[in-house]
Amino acid sequence: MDFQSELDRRTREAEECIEAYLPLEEGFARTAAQAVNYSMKAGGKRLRPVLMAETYRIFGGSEEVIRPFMAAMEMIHTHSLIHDDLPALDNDDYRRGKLTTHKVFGEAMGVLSGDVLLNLAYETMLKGFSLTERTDSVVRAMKVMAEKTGLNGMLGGQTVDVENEGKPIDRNTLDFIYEKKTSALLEASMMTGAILAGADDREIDTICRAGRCVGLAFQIRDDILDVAGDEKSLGKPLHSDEKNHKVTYVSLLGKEAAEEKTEALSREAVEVLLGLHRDSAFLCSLVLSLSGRSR
Ligand code: GRG
Repeated sequence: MDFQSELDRRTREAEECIEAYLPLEEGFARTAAQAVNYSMKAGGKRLRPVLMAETYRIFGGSEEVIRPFMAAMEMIHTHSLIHDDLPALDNDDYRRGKLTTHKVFGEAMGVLSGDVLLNLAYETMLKGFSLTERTDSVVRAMKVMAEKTGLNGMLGGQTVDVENEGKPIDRNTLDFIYEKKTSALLEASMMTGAILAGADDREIDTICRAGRCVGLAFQIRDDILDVAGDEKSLGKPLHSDEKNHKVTYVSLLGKEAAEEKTEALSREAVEVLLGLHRDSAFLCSLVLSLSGRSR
């Protein structure tokens, strides 16, 4: 099977898994469940659960325990997108080719459905305890998911990002923001796969390093697509960074240097992964494909 068909197959598997953990739209609070399902089913790439499942596989994982973690990661990611689009943050009208959650359900429901998703992620991960005998690895994976999402991870990065809007930041500050707001969730996705499969500390460390490079490359590609992508494939308007007065790799180094940096980081991630001496062929192809992605 060629790479794209294989990726499509794994994306469909991730979709099915996510769907299984979504809330029922019933009862007095059903509007929040409807807003959650609207955003979760709006059609993201499902990159994080696909990376998680594949890292789990290369370390020999074969239990159902990975499934709630895949869904939980997509919930955390989607929560961050709903909140990032709110008027208090980026104030965006479109995401994943559809109106943003607050545009459809109102601002209060945008806040609440994001909160519901973040909480639901932990409710979902807890289901992992009944799906494996290695419960210590469930605890360890949940710890990584919590830390990489919080103040020392995604939310910390987003804080520094928001505080520096309109300010001339240097490369170190930008790297800090990208490592936290974007790489942290990619690191957590891959580390969780490795932890649940029983990888040792050295291997988990290696996966974290690979995830960091993948995340940085992914965010720099995001900067490039924001100035030179296609609105239809992206599913959102271009020039969001300019609108929000954000310094990016493109504004700091120029588009060509940003492209070179993305490719170099992707190659570095592949070298790190090859050092594991596992069957990482699909994972390496996926990482390399991201530096030329159009959505
Ligand atoms: C809690 C108020 C509050 C806000 C949180 C943390 C946060 C806001 C936002 C996260 C920051 C963020 C949006 C980082 C960008 C990461 C990124 C490039 C996301 C897009 O990921 P894709 O391309 O999206 O994988 P799809 O739609 O394909 O899932």
